[in-house]
Amino acid sequence: MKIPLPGFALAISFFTTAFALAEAPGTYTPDIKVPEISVRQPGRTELVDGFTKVSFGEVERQTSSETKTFTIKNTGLATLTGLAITRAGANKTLFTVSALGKTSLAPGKTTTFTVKFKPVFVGFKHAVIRISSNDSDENPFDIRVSGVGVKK
Ligand SMILES: [Ca+2]
Repeated sequence: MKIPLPGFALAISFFTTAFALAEAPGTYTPDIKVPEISVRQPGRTELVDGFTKVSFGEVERQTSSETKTFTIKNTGLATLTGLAITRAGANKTLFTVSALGKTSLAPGKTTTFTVKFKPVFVGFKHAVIRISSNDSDENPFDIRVSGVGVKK
């Protein structure tokens, strides 16, 4: 195609390029708003899903440990929904989990829950606290918990 005027060609080229940059799929990261779960204990760094271990230490059997508080925060840009907590593992019943304050969090909002360990027998016990939600890559979010039952 023959372009009659250099200025016109430049303008066409500019608009074509701008259009391509705005529309071409896969050439840029789209601004999709997603929820993002973040879990931490007061005064501590963020927990890593499935990796961070939380120990209740030595606890006399038939006695409740100290209560540990966990805060869930939605650090994403969409609502974090479907929050629920379950326990997994052979010793899961030794770890008591409180109800969640909220099951849905708007961006920036938080809710908390607590966990206690009460060993029946002596020995090392562990379980997984499992937080389900609509987070895209940490569902469920697993917290590895443990404690050691000792004699009174
Ligand atoms: Ca995530």
